[in-house]
Amino acid sequence: MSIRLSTEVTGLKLANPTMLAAGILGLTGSSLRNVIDASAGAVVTKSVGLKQREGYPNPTVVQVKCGLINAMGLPNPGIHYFREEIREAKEGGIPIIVSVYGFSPEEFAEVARIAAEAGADALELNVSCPHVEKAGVEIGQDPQLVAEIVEVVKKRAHKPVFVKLTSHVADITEVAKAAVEAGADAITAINTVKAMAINIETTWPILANKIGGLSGPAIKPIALRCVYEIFQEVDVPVIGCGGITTWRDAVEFMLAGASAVQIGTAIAFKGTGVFKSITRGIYTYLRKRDFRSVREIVGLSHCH
Ligand code: RRO
Repeated sequence: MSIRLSTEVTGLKLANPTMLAAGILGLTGSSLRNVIDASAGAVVTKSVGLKQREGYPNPTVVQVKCGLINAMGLPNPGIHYFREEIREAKEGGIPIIVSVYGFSPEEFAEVARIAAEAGADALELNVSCPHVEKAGVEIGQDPQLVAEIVEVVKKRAHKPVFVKLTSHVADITEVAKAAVEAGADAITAINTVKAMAINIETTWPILANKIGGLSGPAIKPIALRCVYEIFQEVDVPVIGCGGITTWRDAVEFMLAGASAVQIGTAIAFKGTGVFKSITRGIYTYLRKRDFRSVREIVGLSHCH
């Protein structure tokens, strides 16, 4: 019996259900090509805006017990320059999803339009960065503003639109529903979770920005709960993101309702080989339980 690892998400054809998460190895065409060569099913770029941004001063990343806390501050070269990186990544032959941020709906729409023209196969709207004022969680905590952004992006860019949500809300399904009603084609859950670390010798916060976003195994149960809740409320694919490190984590997210999973922090700890090891593990899991495709297990935990 043959087992299908390939899947389709919002019309994008993925050879397997793993994706590179935004924020890691996504700033250049050549680093994206490395991830593509490591067998990711799709890649999401670093978030890109209208203008170049330097980001915060160092230190921008600190390792804690179960993950990393980052406060990069949206460093990126701006979409005009980034077009060349998109073109280079496209040569890898798999779907390229460009992560877009903005300080207004108009900015989101303009960046999305240029990214689509440069060859982006889909757009992921980052409305959830935990520590950049007016371009992150403040947007993602306002369902109406999220809907407004999705609407203008859909009008301008004509590509599938993923919306990446924050867990920093009372009810994540309210934001997911607003995004989908406005035309979102998929929901990515979740971005990093607000956190900090303090050096007890110097008595100072470690990150230059003081507050950052926690990623890695520490946030996996939070992300899993968000995927589970969103899956029950919307009819579009949900993409799981947050602490996925092993094939077991990936399967857990699929059972919760994820059509695909994004991998970020695990690359920092284990290297790009995680794409293959996770994909292999999913395959063995399906085979041992007589499933024929990835799709058969998406949302299966809701049947109980
Ligand atoms: O660049 C960052 O500091 C950053 C972003 Br845009 C984001 O969405 N999430 C995160 O943890 N860091």
